[in-house]
Amino acid sequence: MEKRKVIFSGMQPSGSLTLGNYLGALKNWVSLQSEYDSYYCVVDMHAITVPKEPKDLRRNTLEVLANYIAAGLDPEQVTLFIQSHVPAHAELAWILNCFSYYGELSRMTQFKDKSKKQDSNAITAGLFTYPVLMAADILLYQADLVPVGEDQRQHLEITRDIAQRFNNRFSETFTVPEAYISKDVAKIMSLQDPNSKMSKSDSNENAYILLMDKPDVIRRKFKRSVTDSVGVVNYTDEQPGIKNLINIYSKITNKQPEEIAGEYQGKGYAELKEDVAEVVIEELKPIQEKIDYLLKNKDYLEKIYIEGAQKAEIAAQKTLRKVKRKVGFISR
Ligand code: ATP
Ligand code: LTN
Repeated sequence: MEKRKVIFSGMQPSGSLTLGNYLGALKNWVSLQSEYDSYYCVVDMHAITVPKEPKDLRRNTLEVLANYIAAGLDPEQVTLFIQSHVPAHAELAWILNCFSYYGELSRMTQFKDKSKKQDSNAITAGLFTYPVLMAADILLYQADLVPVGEDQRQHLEITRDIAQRFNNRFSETFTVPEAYISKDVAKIMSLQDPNSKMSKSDSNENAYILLMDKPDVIRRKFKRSVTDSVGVVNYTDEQPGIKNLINIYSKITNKQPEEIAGEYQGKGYAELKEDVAEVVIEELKPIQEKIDYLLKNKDYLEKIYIEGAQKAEIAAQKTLRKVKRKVGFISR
């Protein structure tokens, strides 16, 4: 039998997951799960690259895992695990740090954006080398494809560069992965600033919809979403707030954005906001019921992440042993 292609991806437990994470990535993962050998990780080690309260990290890590399963990832089909449970990630990251350059890391836009938000004395080395840990995550599993949102393209490029550099310096060691960025996946924007992406670590909670938000919260957040003063519903870059609402509507209903804009001719923004809120509420209803159930059944979640780490560990160790041998470490 031909070997199935390998997929690896992850999300940070930097908060609970947003509608952006779901529509931009998670929904895609679910549709790919039966065709590939898939590893989906909760990247808690990435989440501590910026300040994080331990109790929040613990809670968010379990929530993200529950969100994965509730959105449709099937633990029988895919390997679900927590990054810090597989120490090979940290070990490979160190080795790869020694094959990554200060110059290339300095060019990462996510680093530039995130470090702007920190006090300049509080920018950690971890935030700087974040992409190297991400490269380690991916390369450990010899992943062929990495499904992510557009914002991660640059991190995938550096992962490929590091893999090729290592392969050239030694010999074929890593599969050079491809980013899998689905064309129809719109970037979901902040409801408060439609020019920046919806992010779970936004300090303004009106900026995002969480998968776990209750219906009245969802209605309120859409109602308050920032639009413009044009007053006519058009699907255009000139009206980014309206465009974002239409994108959300379109991703959920599979209707074309232009068709949706057409349906709202002669109607006000309030009506569009209310309708978008309702389709989001409907879409999230079964997911929320499952999340509630899972978070009340921590033993089940524990079983999933323990078994997941055991499976991941085997694949990861295979690569790590090879890497250690190639760089010249003596095995014990
Ligand atoms: P943070 O804002 O805390 O850095 P995040 O919300 O961007 O985090 P990540 O864990 O970094 O979430 O990303 C998980 C996945 O979700 C990535 O593949 C990313 O591209 C995708 N993603 C995140 N936000 C959006 C969004 N607003 N629209 C589409 N895809 C998104
Ligand atoms: N940086 C990623 C999260 C992440 C990731 C990965 C994604 C960490 N390691 C490995 C894909 C593969 C993000 O989405 N912000």
